[in-house]
Amino acid sequence: MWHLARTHAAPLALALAASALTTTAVAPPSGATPARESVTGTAGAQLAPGDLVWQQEFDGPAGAAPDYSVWSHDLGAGGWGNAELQNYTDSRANSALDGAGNLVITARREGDGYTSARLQTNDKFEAQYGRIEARIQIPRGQGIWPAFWMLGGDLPGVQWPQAGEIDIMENVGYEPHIVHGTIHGPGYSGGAGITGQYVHPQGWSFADTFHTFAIDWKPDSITWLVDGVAYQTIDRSRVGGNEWVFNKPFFLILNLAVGGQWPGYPDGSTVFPQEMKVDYVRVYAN
Ligand SMILES: [Ca+2]
Repeated sequence: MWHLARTHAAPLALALAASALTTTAVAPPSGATPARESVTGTAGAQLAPGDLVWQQEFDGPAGAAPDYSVWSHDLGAGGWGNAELQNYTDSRANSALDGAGNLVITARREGDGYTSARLQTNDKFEAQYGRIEARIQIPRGQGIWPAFWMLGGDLPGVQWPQAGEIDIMENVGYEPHIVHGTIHGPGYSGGAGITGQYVHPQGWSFADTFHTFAIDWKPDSITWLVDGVAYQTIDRSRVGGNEWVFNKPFFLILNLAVGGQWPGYPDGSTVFPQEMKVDYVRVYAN
């Protein structure tokens, strides 16, 4: 069961790195993580964040690119370590503003394959601590796998999983009413990731409308929230004798995968295109 962190004394540190565009991160959100905690909505406390300290609101004309001073594309196919099917592109057919305040990542069936997009902020924006929140309407369908997550900013000099991974929100299409929050690190990666899940309070699909997905991140402790409701805290004690690798800057990732070991693969019921709509990504002090 989740519990609340007891300290509010955590400092907020933000690192804004200004180096060239890179597309080096390759560690995917690792699937097949058995759920160890499950909370159905309304169980948690409402936690109010502090001051807004960074934001991406995705305002702009329809068809525009995301702000490349903040975001970079990860490109290509090859399965991304999880036998995924999509080829990530930088085409506006796969990622663009919609003119209504959202960044839309679109997975398309093209010929025998699929295209989609993965955007990340490595070497452009990194956060350390705070509430990291996105408001997202996820896509739906068998084999569809949207994620909002983070990787350690010391990639690629330090390799995954030593660099650390914080999955703020993952959903696999065969569980439309469930989202997952997970950490991966040395000794607890892949199927051994430390994880929990949140069940929609009415049992509805998270794809039906927008929801907020967040972490409250402090030294030695991370709490996951959906729509402001805390459902899981993982603190340093949970990694046992392994190393806690989350007291350092991480960068952000938004992606929409098609197929993989965890979600399985599209079938005759899966409709394309599928859209992951991101209203905003915000960082608040906590
Ligand atoms: Ca917006």
